[in-house]
Amino acid sequence: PVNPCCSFPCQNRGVCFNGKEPGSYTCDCANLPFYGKHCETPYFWTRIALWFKPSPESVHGLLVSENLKWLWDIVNSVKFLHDWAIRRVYLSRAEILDTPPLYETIHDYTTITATTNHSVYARCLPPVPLDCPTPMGVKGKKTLPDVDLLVKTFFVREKFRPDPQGSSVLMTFFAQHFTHMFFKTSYRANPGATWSGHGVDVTSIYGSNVTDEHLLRSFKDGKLKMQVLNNEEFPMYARDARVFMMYPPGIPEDSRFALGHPFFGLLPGLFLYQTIWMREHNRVCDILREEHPDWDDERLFQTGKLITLGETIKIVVEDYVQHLASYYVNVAFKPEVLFGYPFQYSNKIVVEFNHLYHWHPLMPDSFNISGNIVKMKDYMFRSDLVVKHGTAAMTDSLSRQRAGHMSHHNHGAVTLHVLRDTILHGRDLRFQSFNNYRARFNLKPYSSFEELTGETKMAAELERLYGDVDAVEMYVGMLLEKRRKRALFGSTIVDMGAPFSVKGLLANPICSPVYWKPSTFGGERGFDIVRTATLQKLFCNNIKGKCPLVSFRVPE
Ligand code: MNH
Repeated sequence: PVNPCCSFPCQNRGVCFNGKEPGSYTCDCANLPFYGKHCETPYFWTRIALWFKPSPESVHGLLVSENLKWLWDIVNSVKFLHDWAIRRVYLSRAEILDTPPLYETIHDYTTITATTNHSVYARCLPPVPLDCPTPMGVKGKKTLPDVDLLVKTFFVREKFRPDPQGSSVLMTFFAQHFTHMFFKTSYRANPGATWSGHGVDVTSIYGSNVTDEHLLRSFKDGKLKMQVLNNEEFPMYARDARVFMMYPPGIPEDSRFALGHPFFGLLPGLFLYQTIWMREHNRVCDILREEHPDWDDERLFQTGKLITLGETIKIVVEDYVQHLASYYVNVAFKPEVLFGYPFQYSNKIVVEFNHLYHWHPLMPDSFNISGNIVKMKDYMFRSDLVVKHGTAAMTDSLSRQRAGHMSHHNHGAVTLHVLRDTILHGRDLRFQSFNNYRARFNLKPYSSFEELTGETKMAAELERLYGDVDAVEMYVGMLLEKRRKRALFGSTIVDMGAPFSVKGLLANPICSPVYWKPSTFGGERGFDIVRTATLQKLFCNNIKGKCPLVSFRVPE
């Protein structure tokens, strides 16, 4: 008989468990607010709560409704209301995830490795069992569509389509620089292996290990080692600070810098963030030294790092997440609202989160630097462009240029191979279907291809290739899914991404009641730097002369 777990019978996070007799199974509903053969029946109070609980779609509608702006203005300005709203956002997002994680990328079932082995990603749903009739369990065809056919049919960019939310490319490089501190796949091993530190650890600035960190430090006054080029401070050349970097052969010395991540030489936008954050660290060290003339280099360095870490989270929540969500409620960074509530300060990076963060359609085909058009292929590995044009002009230009729409038919030529790999890695990892992931995140699975794409042409192609809407692959579904009105993403990317994002940010050790206090950050002045950090200040405090436009949204 067919393995009954292949049809994923257990609902509401119940665990499918094979019985002694072939073909038998149970759903383990222990400790869930549901019971029944398939964990389908809510207990009485759960039923009442569910009855009042609005769907993710309606919650989103309320948060972005122009007609309710007056209400959100009140919530934003009344402290206890705002704290309540923010706490609800944090808790409701985080409780969707398993903490500690149940699954990892080696085994098909719960292991302790999921929590303890840091060189594998956790995973949110277990893989499709190996003995199932189809790659998605029981639904769909015996084989998945040819990957090159998928790329050609749905993803190759014909004409650049900009993000309707108006995101700037300054935003996309922030996303890439920030997330690469924890999305670190050991591709040579396998797509489930990682060298991540599993959280926001600012290794993107300071290097991934102590050896590299030492090479980036000056060992004086806590500061990082920098050099002056073209009247501005920049990271050291790779030949002068021999951290592990990956440059293709033939890149000239004046474009080869020593950075926090081996790939950050790839794009000038990443080099810009690296430069600005290093300057910020050194600026913070000067302030700390004023407050503590007796502190040695090590203490200044370590405390400076805690401050830039705090600033990172503050800016991610209040500038970056606020921009992406475009909610009328102020998405604020207030770790203290969770004190005394059930919330665990531990985090593990989940492989599905990594996949959903493959936002390559955001990349344009060329860049405008103060009126000069530079094609993508002439932009890659050209850190020297930032030195030449200066950080001010670079920041200003990136703030004015629009990012691409994260959607179908919008992958530029240089990222098509990444897309292809992402789809293949998802198959290697035996990801469950797009619809199963929707169900896992309390979203209604799509009942037809038309409902999924919101149109008919791609829907028909998809149907021909997959046969069943329940057999569409996770990443493919996320990109082809219809977009909400004027939105960068569809509902699955948002409602799946937000829990991982909120959890990863708020479960950071510095957000816990034992860390979140002035002494951790070198006193009130350091704590204030964290609590008042903004994207604008990050750039303007570290660029000489007139402050450029610094914005995640392009001007009208
Ligand atoms: Mn990108 C991984 C190229 C922009 C997010 N990206 C990779 C890989 C390559 C790559 C190559 C490795 C994949 C593989 O070997 O299978 N990325 C690019 C290029 C550009 C780019 C050429 C721009 C041009 N990437 C971006 C942007 C984001 C992004 C913008 C937005 C957040 N990329 C990712 C993520 C990974 C990745 C996430 C996975 C990293 C990892 O797990 O190690």
